[in-house]
Amino acid sequence: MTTVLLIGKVHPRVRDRLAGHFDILELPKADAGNVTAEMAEKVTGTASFNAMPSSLIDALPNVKLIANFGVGYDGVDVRHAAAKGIIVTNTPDVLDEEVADTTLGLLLNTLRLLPQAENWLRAGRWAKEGPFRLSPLSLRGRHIGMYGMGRIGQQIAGRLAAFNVKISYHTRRPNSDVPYGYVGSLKELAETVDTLVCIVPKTPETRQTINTEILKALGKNGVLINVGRGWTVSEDDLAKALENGDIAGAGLDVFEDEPNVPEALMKFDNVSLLPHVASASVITRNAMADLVSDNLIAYFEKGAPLTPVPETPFKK
Ligand code: NAP
Ligand code: 8YV
Repeated sequence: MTTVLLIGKVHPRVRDRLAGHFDILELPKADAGNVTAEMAEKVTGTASFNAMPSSLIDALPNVKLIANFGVGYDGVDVRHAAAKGIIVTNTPDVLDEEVADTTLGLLLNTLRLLPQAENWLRAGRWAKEGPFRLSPLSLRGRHIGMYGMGRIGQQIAGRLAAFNVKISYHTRRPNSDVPYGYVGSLKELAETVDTLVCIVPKTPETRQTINTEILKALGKNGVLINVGRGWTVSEDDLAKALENGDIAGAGLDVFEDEPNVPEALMKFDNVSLLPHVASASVITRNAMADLVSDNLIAYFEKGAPLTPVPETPFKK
């Protein structure tokens, strides 16, 4: 029987679903040092939570499929997997709408100070002190620049269009399927718009691309929203831009060193911070868990995975 290794804190639905199909072994942390001789010999598939370093891949010499929980798979050494002929799968599509919904919520929270307004009410300040202050910022009249226009970016843009705002985007290549204006560089996008929404993957090319230069280009009325990866934003530069009033606000769901959030970002009232919850509803996490399981079942029982990543295309 095929043996699948569950690595880290795996969604309980994955464990339950796979138990009916495979022998299951568990590794509490993605640490090659804890791989047993039994795991090294028997494991041919893994289910993991965006953590699969080359050392762990090497410690499992018979592994054929790495099923990642999450559409982003930056924690999997995918080049190493590809070089060894191992397929990596992720969980695209099933979380697009949830992440897009959350992005709109984060954007509105940032602009309209809705969490602060609710805190005002809950603290009894409405009754004692009167109405909450007017928000200096609004979505009205904004021009949104999407940095990333993939599966999730398109869902975010579709929702924004319904809010009657202008939308432009930057990606490496223009996408002829979308009706928004393409801008050839991130700098030019930041100069053109007043609100930047980041939904690009963590890759060597996207490292700290949101920096002082881009934030200054976004301008004093500028708002930055990041739901992609913390890696894309220089948090030091962002804190400085907020301190200096170079931009007007920011909303972040993701951070460079999660779950640690820089103290420097905590003090700003014009910053909305979420603990990486964009896909974190029961319904969407269940769908992601099912896709992890379905990839393993499809590969080992039917011969082909459902959603291999582009770096490890499946060839029969
Ligand atoms: P996707 O469909 O692959 O889209 C990625 C987009 O980024 C594409 O438009 C791509 O266009 C663009 N892009 C990639 N590299 C770029 C670069 N160097 N410069 C400019 N644009 C670049 O991915 P997705 O499913 O939308 O997911 C995007 C990312 O969101 C994931 O990788 C993950 O890190 C993050 N995410 C976060 C959460 C959360 O909970 N906060 C949830 C889900 C996903 P080109 O290829 O044309 O450049
Ligand atoms: C998850 C995400 O929280 O899918 C992604 O890339 O960032 C989120 O949906 C995370 O991946 C769980 O590992």
